[in-house]
Amino acid sequence: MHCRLIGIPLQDGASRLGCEMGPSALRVAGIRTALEELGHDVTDIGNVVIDDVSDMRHPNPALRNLAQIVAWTKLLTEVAYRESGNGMPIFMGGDHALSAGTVPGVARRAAEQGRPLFVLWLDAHTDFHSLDSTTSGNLHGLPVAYYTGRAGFDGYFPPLTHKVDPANVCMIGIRSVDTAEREAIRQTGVTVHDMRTIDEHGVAVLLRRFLEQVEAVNGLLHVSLDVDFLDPAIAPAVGTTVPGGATFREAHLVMEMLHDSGLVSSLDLVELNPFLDERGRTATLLVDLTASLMGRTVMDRPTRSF
Ligand code: EXY
Ligand code: MN
Ligand code: MN
Ligand code: MN
Repeated sequence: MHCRLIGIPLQDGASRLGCEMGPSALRVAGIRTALEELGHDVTDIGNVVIDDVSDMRHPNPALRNLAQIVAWTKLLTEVAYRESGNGMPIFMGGDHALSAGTVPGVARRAAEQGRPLFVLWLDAHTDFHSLDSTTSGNLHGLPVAYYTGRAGFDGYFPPLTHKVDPANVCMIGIRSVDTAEREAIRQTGVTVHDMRTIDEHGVAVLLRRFLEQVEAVNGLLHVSLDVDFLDPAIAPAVGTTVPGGATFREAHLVMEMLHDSGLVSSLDLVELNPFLDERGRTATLLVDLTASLMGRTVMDRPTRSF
């Protein structure tokens, strides 16, 4: 496979500084070599950055860096559309606000290929606030609401030409949902598997069900991996830690099954804050998880797990 590495040094959507160093940490941790060792051909296009932005006003006084995030969204929608035509894009964040651009960009590409886009959202959070409902004002808490077409973005964010059907979004790992998000997401068709559901059924059962749905309609699958999906004990380098996250093996199993499915067409690696890391262990774990997604196995397997 031809992988396209795209660095996105975006930190304006998070409350803590540091995610802008995420792409560098992933490079230092050896993401390129890990992919090449698996036989993939890799192009690192470097980092993309926005130009200066002018001010933008909104009635919600809590909003932080709205003009910057709008500019990133426009830029990344274009970059994601372009790069998804050149191979498999791996978007190296950067905070999760970047998905407000990457997902609509790859959705446009999927639509042109006549295939529905599905999104697997691996996160502690649902990221389903609108511009009006967020009280923290941190715009990394909004991307899913935007790309699924929730009301309240008009006049600020770019008009969505290719929204993702909420019924095509599956969230796994959820354990922190604000009240306003809970009400809103309940009214959509988004599938939300919280950590209790994983405890009760096991992650493989939940993921297999979703992958069968994608395969049944010849869909393309975008995976968005937020570091806080993982338990903070194994992945400390994130500003929004929530206890009780995915274990090392649960996370690798998800990636291994995704590889076996052959359905994944693009990937976000987000919320890595190297300033909070311990000797690079979180960056290294993200690289290892990416390797599992791209075909690294311990032993050859006679049959696929999905
Ligand atoms: N729901 C909280 C808020 O809106 O501030 C926390 C959002 C955290 C978002 C991180 C990226 O997943
Ligand atoms: Mn997130
Ligand atoms: Mn999160
Ligand atoms: Mn492969």
